Amino acid sequence: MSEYKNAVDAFAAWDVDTEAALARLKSIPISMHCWQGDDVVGFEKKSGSSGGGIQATGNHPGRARTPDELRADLEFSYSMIPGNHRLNLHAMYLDSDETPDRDAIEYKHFETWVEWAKTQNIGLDFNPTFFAHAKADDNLTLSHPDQSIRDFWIEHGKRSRDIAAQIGREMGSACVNNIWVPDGYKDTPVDRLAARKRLEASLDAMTEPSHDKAHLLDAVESKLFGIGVEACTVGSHEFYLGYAIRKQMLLCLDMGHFHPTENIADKLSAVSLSLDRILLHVSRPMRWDSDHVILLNDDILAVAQELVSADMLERTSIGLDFFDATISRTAAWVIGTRNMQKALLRALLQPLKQLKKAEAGLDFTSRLMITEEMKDLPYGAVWSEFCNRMDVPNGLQLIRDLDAYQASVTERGM
Ligand code: RNT
Ligand code: ZN
Repeated sequence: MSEYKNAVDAFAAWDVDTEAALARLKSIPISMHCWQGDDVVGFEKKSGSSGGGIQATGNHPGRARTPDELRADLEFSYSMIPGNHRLNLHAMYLDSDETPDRDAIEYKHFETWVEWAKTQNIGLDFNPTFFAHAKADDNLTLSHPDQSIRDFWIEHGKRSRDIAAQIGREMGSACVNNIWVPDGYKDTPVDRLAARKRLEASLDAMTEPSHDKAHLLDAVESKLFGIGVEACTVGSHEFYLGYAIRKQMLLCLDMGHFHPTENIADKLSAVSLSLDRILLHVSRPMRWDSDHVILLNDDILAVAQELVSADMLERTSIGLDFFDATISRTAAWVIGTRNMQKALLRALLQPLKQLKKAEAGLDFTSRLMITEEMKDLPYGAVWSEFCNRMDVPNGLQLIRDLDAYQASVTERGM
């Protein structure tokens, strides 16, 4: 407690209210992605890899093989993360004895997730799955030249929206349904426009049925390139930025979906002028869209800082998107989600008024002095206090708990 008291004083000297920051942090839900728990395999009772230019690498023991195992891992992980959060489900994670193809999924196949989420007091988000399927093997789905393939995926997308809307209604909290398709070309296409027109028409057909925004929020996710689609991604940033603005959808910005030196932090305020809501896929690309577990690094801090500075927290859904199969999958979830929260906490603990004043007055020296001196403040003590109040472990105890849980799942087969 005394460490925290000292921290309160240290921040107060900069005119920063730690209690206000903690209260705000507590209210920010992070949508944790289900696919970190099983290396993006899903429960469709078929073998195969994720495909679509994404890949989980590694074979650390303990991969969740069933919905029950995944839920157990999630329950443990949420118990290590302060606050109430959300789960981001992919359509391939249905929980049913039935084996519907993607164009035949229904709400009932996901009902156990809803019942479970209610007992856990967590929210739910959803995604159609346009990869890891025979009809997506050539990395073309909604933009496929073959109408019957497009129709199959349009039906999948429609059903996913219906399911997401019903989830949102059941949960009493709008379900974000994020549309990402892998569509693209390995080598330089000659008719990019035709492919983009097909994608546009398919999206139009898929999202034509209207749903109450209180239950369903449609999002579209752009990408620069993926493995096997190096030359052209049909759903590029420009494509979806325009589409989301025209259709008043959420734009999903994934941190791994841009040129390696680009940070989405700079894009947030820019797109905020034309969009009501934004979805983030917080990730850590390493040389490519490698989806490493997020660190508390400059990239994440910059994103959090922009969300706070541009007052975008209320209209941003924060989702995570990483999958590392070389380490404990539960530890990956916990570390990554806590890092997102730590970044938000640091952003909330900035002396924003002073910084903005210095900048508006072209006093860039003061701006730099403040940001750099602030780096010495006791953020760790404020975070520890938050963990204590929210009754989750921290530091060495966290490591012991993560290790113990991992040891308990090590015996699971691959
Ligand atoms: C792929 C996208 C997409 C997926 C998930 C599994 O590059 O980032 O969001 O990672 O839908
Ligand atoms: Zn993503």
